[in-house]
Amino acid sequence: MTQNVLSGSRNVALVGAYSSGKTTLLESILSVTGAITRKGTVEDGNTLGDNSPEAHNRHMTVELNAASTEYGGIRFTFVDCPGSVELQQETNHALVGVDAAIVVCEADPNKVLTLSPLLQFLDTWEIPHLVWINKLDRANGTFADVLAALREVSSRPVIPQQYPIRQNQDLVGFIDLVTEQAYHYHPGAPADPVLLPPSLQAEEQAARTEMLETLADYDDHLLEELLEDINPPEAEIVQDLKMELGADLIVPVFIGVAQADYGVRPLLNALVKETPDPDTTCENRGIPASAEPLAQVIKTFYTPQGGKLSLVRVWRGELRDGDSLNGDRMGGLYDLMGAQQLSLTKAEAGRIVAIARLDKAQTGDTLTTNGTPIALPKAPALDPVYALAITPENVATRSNSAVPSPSCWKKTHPFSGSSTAIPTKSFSGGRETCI
Ligand SMILES: Nc1nc2c(ncn2[C@@H]2O[C@H](COP(=O)(O)OP(=O)(O)OP(=O)(O)O)[C@@H](O)[C@H]2O)c(=O)[nH]1
Ligand SMILES: [Mg+2]
Repeated sequence: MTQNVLSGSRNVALVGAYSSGKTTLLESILSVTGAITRKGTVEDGNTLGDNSPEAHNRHMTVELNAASTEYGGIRFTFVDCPGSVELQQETNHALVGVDAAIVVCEADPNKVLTLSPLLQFLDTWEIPHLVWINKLDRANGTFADVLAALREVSSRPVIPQQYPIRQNQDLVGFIDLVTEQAYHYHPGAPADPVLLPPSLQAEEQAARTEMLETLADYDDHLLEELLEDINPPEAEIVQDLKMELGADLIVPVFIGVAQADYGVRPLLNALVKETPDPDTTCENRGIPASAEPLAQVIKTFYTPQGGKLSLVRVWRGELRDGDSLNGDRMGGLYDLMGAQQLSLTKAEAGRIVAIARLDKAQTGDTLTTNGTPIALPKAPALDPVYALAITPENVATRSNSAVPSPSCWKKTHPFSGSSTAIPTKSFSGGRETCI
């Protein structure tokens, strides 16, 4: 990791459908930015995220992964969320604590529909989000097909910020629609600037016009320029992208191949220039500025060695190791790099950090140091996707009291750490319970 002086921080969630490439993208980001020296793969089970035996066995993310790195003078904390629909609650809790989200989407229009509940959640909470179309090395459909499918499921305008360059069906580069500069990808190295292919000029112009006209819907000055055929300066376009993404008015689209690190640096450049900083996120959420520390639990881990670990977003103020939060003295303050816990003495506003042994804290809870209760909004509990009918084993247990109570399941259910309680519904006069 570089030792540059940092000018800010961002917390970014990686979300999207199951197996779209989120954990691979995190690994690529950490590798490209120098936070890890050896890049692993999901197949080999040696990525920084997905390090539990269960994740290895299933080749999928079963609990979120958090890791930090530096790029462009910004400290980034990425929160790689599980894509499986059964784990959506975990993703929603995490999204509450970030400044922006990257929606990772496979280059397959048939799979885009599954993004609908996620996009609805992002828009309800007005969480700035962009789309990264991944796996363009084996696309099933054209870029235009995927864009059209995204427009079907997004309530916000979806606008391309890049355009793919293909040679014999292979993705070889992209055109940056802001600067109109074309690039060719190179394995293990930044993309090279190249001349814009003449065969793509008409498509590039159409995509850029689409981007500018959507931006102009929220900027009268830009609209006037477009009406007078004035080519807007780069700085003005970037400023509009930042303002409109930050207010969740638009969804910019980027492309790449996470496995080969293609498109990862341009994506990071856009995060640096266009995503809102932690202070802006606080303002957007209506959290009044104050030096009084305020944090919120976005995930609860139960680690084999260390026990309970609460991942928290520090909304304001500064947390110090040993502080008491909601009456519990913290048993350690850490930065997470996957399973690795790096000790911290303090964590300032805008950070996402892990805190050990906050016995009472549950996911979604708001934490303060002075004990004054404040309740920030938390992700509502989703309806269960799994129904379990419990029947008594014998006559002796055939009474309502034989049905395990929610508190019993709370102790035994493998995913209970993320919920404040297991929601239950009774059927058939209380003999069947849906958990
Ligand atoms: N061809 C190709 N395969 C990819 C790419 N990115 C990821 N994959 C593969 O897609 C599969 C799923 O990748 P993951 O990174 O685990 O996807 P995920 O979105 O994190 O999955 P969940 O967290 O379980 O939802 C793995 O086999 C990856 O190697 C890519 O750019 N191109
Ligand atoms: Mg994953």
